Amino acid sequence: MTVSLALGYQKHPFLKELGIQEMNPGACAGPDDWSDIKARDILNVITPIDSSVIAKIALASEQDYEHVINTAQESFQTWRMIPAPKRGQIVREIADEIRKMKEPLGKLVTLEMGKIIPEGTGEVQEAIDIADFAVGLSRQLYGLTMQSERPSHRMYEQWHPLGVIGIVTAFNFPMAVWSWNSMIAAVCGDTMVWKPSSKTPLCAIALQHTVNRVMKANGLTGIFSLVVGKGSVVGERLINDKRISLISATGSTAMGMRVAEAAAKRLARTILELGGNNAIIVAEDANLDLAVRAILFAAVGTAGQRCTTTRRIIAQKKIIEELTTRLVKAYAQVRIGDPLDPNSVMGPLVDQDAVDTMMKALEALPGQGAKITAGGRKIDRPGCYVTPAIVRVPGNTQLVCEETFAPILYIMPYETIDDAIRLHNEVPQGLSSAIFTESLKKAEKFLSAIGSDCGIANVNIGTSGAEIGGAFGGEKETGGGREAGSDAWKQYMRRQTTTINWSDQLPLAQGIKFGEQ
Ligand code: UN1
Repeated sequence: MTVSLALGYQKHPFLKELGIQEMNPGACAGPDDWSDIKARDILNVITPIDSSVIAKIALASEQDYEHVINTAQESFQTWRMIPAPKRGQIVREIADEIRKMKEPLGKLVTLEMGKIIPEGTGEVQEAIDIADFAVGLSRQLYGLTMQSERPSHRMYEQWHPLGVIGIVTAFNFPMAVWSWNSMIAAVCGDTMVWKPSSKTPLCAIALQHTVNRVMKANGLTGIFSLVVGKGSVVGERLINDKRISLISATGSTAMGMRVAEAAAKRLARTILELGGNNAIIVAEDANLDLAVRAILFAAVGTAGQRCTTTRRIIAQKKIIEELTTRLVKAYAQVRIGDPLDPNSVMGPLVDQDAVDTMMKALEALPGQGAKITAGGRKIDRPGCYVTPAIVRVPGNTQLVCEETFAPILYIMPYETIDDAIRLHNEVPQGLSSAIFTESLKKAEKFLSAIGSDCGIANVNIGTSGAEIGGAFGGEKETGGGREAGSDAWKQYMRRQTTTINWSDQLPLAQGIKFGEQ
């Protein structure tokens, strides 16, 4: 199964460097095992930069899927018995290989989904960072020991590999989120099957090639697999497949609910990283210079297409006018254009559908007491370009409560910090949050049990751009999952509680005497 590479090949020579050749597989199970092309559905890969077709991908069939899962299962039998620090060495080599390819990989992210180059390479850096983190982790993966109530007994817990893991990723972080999951799961001893977004298959193919070089050099196959295919063919199979122990899925809340339902039916594990509706509270005592810069990056960065994008500003009445004026001014200076051009600060949205969704949301606003204060227009040029919008709203109207995956920033007023926290928590999602204040009391209240209800809560930092060292994810309709750092690794392993009796007696727990005089 292959892609026949179209127009982009001559125009973007780095594609060749990444192994995206004229004939490329759409699914694979190992280094020399890319499926061959024969009568398969074809997917056009379109760059949002100018809406041209840059490649054609032959999509995976049901048979390809079966082949990949079987190989992943077989490979698990050997991979799980390789000592974790040795698995870590291989992940270290993968990190080195990605490091070498950082620039072309970053450019490919830009080409395929439209984020600017510094963000594209930043994303590759995030993939490298988590791999480095996983290498250290491979010498840890600690369990606890407990005090047994029985004499001469030892009790402890140990962590074992889980099995084959399904990783479903979204277009907006087409490399980093795969890396969060697969680098950690790899040191944990699992094997991985990746279903990337159909909007970013080239990013997945390029990363798979990068990993394959390392695996081939180590004589390994089937640890990391890729299946590029339709949701109806591959996605549905993956979430319903009894052979998959854990599904880690990133995307919309609607998609996550489908995954959760299918996984629950077979009692499989899930890690869900779904919609956000992230807000920043700006208090009257905030450092506004800092706040404006942070809001600009968090709301306009990645053209408003991060899960962590700031979608709401909850500003104290005394400073809301000044803050809005400064933001409108800052927005006017955002250079929108070809994301491959180093002068651009904002690239296009991912596709025409995303542009239409944004326009529809803005058209629906009047009548909800909203006023578009800046931007919110399509730009008349090839590609999917818009101007980011600022919208004044009275509170959390129905539209504000929905996540529109586009650069629309709602600004609403508040009176007291308790009002602000109530407004903050009123939406169904709970991913990331922030407060800008110089007041210790306000900051601490925001971080307390009666404060932000999100998985991430920041002070004097925007909502996006989290480091990999922390656990990443959120509550409520965000799905409850945690990925990346801290102890997120535990979800990729199974815990075993073990008790060893090294005495000649058989004392029972809870002091039970059974059949004794
Ligand atoms: C996502 O949008 O799905 O915190 C991930 C951030 C990035 C990851 C975002 N480190 O914005």
